Amino acid sequence: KWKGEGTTQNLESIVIGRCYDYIRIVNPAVGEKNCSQIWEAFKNAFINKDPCKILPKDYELFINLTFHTIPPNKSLFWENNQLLVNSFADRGRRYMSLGDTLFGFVADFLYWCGQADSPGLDYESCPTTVECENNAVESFWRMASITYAQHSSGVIHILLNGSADGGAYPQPGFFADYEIPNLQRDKISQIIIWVVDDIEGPDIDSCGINSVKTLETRLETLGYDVTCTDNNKSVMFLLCLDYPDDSKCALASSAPAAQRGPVSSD
Ligand code: ENP
Repeated sequence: KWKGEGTTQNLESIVIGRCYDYIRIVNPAVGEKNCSQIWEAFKNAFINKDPCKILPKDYELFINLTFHTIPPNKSLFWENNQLLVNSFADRGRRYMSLGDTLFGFVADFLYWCGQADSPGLDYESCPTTVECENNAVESFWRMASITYAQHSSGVIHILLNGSADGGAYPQPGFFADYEIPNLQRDKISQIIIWVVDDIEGPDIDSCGINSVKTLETRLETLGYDVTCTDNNKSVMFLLCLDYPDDSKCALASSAPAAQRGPVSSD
C-alpha cells in the first residue's frame, strides 16, 4: 500500500548482530552496551503506531542507549556519495561518519515500519518521505543527524559530490536542515569542504560557485572558519581505483618516469 520498500527481512537479527559487531569488533572503545535493550528501544519507537506518526523524539531512548562520543576531528558529513564515504571513512578508522557511529551503524541501509493497532512489522511496504515525512526511517535519521551534529567537534569535514544533479549542497537535505543548525560553534575550530566530481561525471558544482557558494556563505555567516577545496587528492585516489586509465587518474610524477623507461647506465 505504500510506495517505499518494506521492512528489511530479519531486521531484529540484523540490528542486534550489528550492535554486537560494533561494540566487540568495529569500535570496542565505546564500551559495554546492552544490544537487546537497544533493539527494544529501537522497535518501541515505531511498532503498534500509525507509520506516518513517528517523530524523532520517539528514538530518544534508543539514542541514549547507543550514544557514545565522537572523536574530535573525525566527523565527516556528506551528501550524494554514501558508498564513497563508507570506503573513505573505513568504519571509523580514518573518519567517523554518522554510519560509523553505533547509532547510525545499526540502521545503515535498512528499511523498517510498523502498523497501527498491530505489533507486526510491515514487510510489504513502508511510507516514503513524499507520502509522509513523519515516517519511521526519516524520523530516525533526523534524530541521528541532530545527535551526530551536536556532538561533532574540532575540525569538521564535509564531502560533497560536484557531479550531483541538484547541486553538491542539496536543500532541503539532512545536512542543510538537521546538521548545520545543530553544530556547536564553540566546539568547532574549522570546517573543511571537499567537492569531488565523479570520475566520469559532469563538473556541475565546485568551491565558490552555485550551491557550494551558498553553503560557504551560510557557514561563514554562522561564524565558522571555512576552507573549500576541489577534488581532494586522497578521495580522488580512492575513486580512481575503479578508473585507473581515466585521464583524471594519471599519477603526475610517475607517468613521465614510466615513459622514460629504465635508467640507463651510460
Ligand atoms: P542518501 O540518500 O545518499 O543515502 C541514503 C542511504 O544512506 C540509506 O540507505 C540510509 O539508510 C543510509 N544513511 C546513512 N546515513 C544516513 C543519514 N544520515 N541520513 C539518511 N540516510 C542515511 O543520503 P542522504 O539522504 O543524502 O543523507 C545524507 C546525510 O547523512 C548527510 O547529511 C550526511 O551528513 C549524513 P536507510 O536506513 O535510510 O536505508 C542522516 C540522514 O550523515
